[in-house]
Amino acid sequence: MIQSETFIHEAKERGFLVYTGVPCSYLKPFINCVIDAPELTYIGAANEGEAVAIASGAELAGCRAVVMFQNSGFGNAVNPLTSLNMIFRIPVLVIVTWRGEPGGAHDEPQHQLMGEITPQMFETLRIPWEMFPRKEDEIGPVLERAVRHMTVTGTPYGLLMSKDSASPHPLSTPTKPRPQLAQVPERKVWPSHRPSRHEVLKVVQGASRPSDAIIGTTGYIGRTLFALDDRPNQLYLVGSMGCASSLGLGLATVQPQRRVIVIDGDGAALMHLGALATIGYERPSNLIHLVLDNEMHESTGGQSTVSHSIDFGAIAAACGYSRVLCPTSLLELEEVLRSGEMQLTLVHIKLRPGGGEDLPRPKSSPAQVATRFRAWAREA
Ligand SMILES: Cc1ncc(C[n+]2csc(CCOP(=O)(O)OP(=O)(O)O)c2C)c(N)n1
Repeated sequence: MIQSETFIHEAKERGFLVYTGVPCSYLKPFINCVIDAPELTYIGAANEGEAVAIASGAELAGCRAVVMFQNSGFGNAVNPLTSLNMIFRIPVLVIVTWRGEPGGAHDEPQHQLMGEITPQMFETLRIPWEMFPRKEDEIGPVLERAVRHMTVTGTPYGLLMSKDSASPHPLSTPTKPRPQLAQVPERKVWPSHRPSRHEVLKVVQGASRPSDAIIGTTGYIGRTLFALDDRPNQLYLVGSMGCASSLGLGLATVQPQRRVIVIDGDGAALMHLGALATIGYERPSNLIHLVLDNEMHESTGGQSTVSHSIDFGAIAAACGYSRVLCPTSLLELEEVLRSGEMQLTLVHIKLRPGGGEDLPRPKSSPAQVATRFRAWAREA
């Protein structure tokens, strides 16, 4: 059994300052110690995939990050691990607890199958792994191997944590109080016709500052950004649907002086609605979250989403976003982006579909796009 403080200290020496994840009873002492450590940032995620994306945003911004979760949540993390970290080459340290460990302590039936296949999960994902250290003198060498792999390959490294790996640590940090909720604007209709994705993104590119980071979700949104003007401050997510805002949260947390503009589709935002709750709780004042809502999955053929029957603004306000805006003209959107006001904002824009058919795809590979973005984010 190790002291969590020792691991955290050794990891901090190697640049790991951001931790995110979903708790597990095996992780309890470790996670509590992280939460109580004033020199570290801990972001509790609603979902394991979201945690992977938050850690990835932190890494792009220049800070090594750790993701922690129970192996039951491995499935939730597979999408960003495969379509974000592995192809964009974003290395994060993944600590997974081993519930249902064969030959280990008796465990509940729901952990049996996942317990048996957890090592294969890492292997199938091509993420090298080893056991989480159980002795203090193993911590340094384990972290050295992890850092070496992450640095050389640009991909994640796994640590599998057995029961009772870390000594107990009672939690003393309280949760943040419930914030004053934002006003939900009245839902107005665009006076003439709704704008196109192309028109809105042109305004975003024109009114944003060169120092703003722009994260575009998968599908036509990222491709339109690229087609309009390919810029180093833009990250086009070609996978990890629904993870753009979580990645933006990680980035905004590590670089609080930089404005981060996330551009989501309604389908993508709906896929990870829990992300809004995490963002609303964390309340980064430098994050602007645009939801371009055409009421459909246009990139895959125009199938309806359920966005016409929900209110994104009301959801964001209830989650704790400081400001919710529903502009009804491109000028209004431009003013929002040109103003220097810093508060966590959701901008909900109803779009008219169209204009996706002949969109080019980014010419560079995802790894090249990420390398360029990382270099820009760490220098600009
Ligand atoms: C996890 C996952 N499921 C499904 C897809 C396929 N897919 C790619 S883009 C897309 C639609 C995205 O819809 P939305 O976010 O509303 O954006 P739009 O296409 O309307 O611009 C879908 C379903 C995917 N890439 N990843």
